[in-house]
Amino acid sequence: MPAQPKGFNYDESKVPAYILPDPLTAEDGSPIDTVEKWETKRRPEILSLFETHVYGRRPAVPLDQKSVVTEESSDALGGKAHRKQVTLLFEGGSQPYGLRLLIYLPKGSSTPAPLFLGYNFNGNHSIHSDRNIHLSPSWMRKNSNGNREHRATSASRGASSYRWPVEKIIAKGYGIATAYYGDVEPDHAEGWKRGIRSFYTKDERGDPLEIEDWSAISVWAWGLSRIADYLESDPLINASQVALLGHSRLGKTALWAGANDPRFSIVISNNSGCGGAALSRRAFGETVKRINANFPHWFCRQFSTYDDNESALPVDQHQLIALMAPRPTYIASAVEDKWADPKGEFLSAKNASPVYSLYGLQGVQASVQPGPNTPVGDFIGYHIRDGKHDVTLYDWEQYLEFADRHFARH
Ligand code: GTR
Repeated sequence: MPAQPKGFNYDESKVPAYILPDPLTAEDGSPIDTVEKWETKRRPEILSLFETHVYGRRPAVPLDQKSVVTEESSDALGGKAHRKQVTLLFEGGSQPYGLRLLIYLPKGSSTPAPLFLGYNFNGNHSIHSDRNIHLSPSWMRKNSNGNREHRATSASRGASSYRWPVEKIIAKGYGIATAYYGDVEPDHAEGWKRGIRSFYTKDERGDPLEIEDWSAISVWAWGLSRIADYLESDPLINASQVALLGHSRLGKTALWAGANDPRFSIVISNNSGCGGAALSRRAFGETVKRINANFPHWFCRQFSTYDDNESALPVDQHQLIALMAPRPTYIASAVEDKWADPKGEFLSAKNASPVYSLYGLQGVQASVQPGPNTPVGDFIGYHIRDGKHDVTLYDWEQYLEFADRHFARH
């Protein structure tokens, strides 16, 4: 797909006039001026609006979740890391279902490691050339990067390693955990038939849950919470310092996971765009209509009623970011990633900031979008870097710095 598909608006002067829904005015019109009112009234309202209109609901927690360590070595990456491969088995459905987790932890630390967690696009073996990583047996979306007939081959080992500076992360004292999002549900319109969505017919409240009541993004986000369950059980990991990161569609997923699960103590959205950090009402680059047409499985059925009708949405994406408060969150854009609407991503971060102010914290103070490679913000970080839609070393350097600051590791 070209970076800027034709037939969409990339002209700032053609952005429609819009009014954003106010995170600090309740649905009944009353002002939200205390943390207590935010947490007990407005936050649950906004979360429920996103659930109903955008991402859909979530299923009951599985009846039984087991973790099986399938491989472990305390002499990984030339002796610098401890590697663990763990399969999470969910037994609440008609048959056990496995999600494979790869973890590297810094060696020689006397305390449990803080950790970055992120889904990968091409299987765990794609993030590093370490040949001990199990080759994913799962269905792969693309037949590129060493995948053939939608399966990984050994040629795909390390294919995405430039996006995962594992050694640098370890050297800074962080662990890294990753899983292939397609283990939870294959990323195509019929993927639910082979994924977790086919197993669970009830939501968290025990009410019936149809396939269209939730969505691929919602089930991927749910999978991240199940990984958080595991991280809490592993004594080598500091589960109170987990920074969740996602790129693009997985950035949308990370934000929705962070909104639902406070155990993600930092949430990072890298180039997440439409349905992620970008304001839907701007209809700049990718639009609600286009994303629903191209990816009908990503959002719940109700979201498509806002095709060409964004102003009728009862929420916009700044309110999703506000759901992270008071946890630190980071929104990143790229100059050439116009499809994802970098300015709309910045404005979301900016317009989420009043909720952080309720807590006495600063979100993004800058009133205009900063220039390239100039990070801004305190509890909401933001940067736009040079280059295209991707995860680069520059992005990681900012996330490591942000985590150091908020986890008080300076
Ligand atoms: C694009 C989609 C974007 C973004 C991206 C990705 O095709 O239009 O919303 O999610 O895919 O995830 O790589």
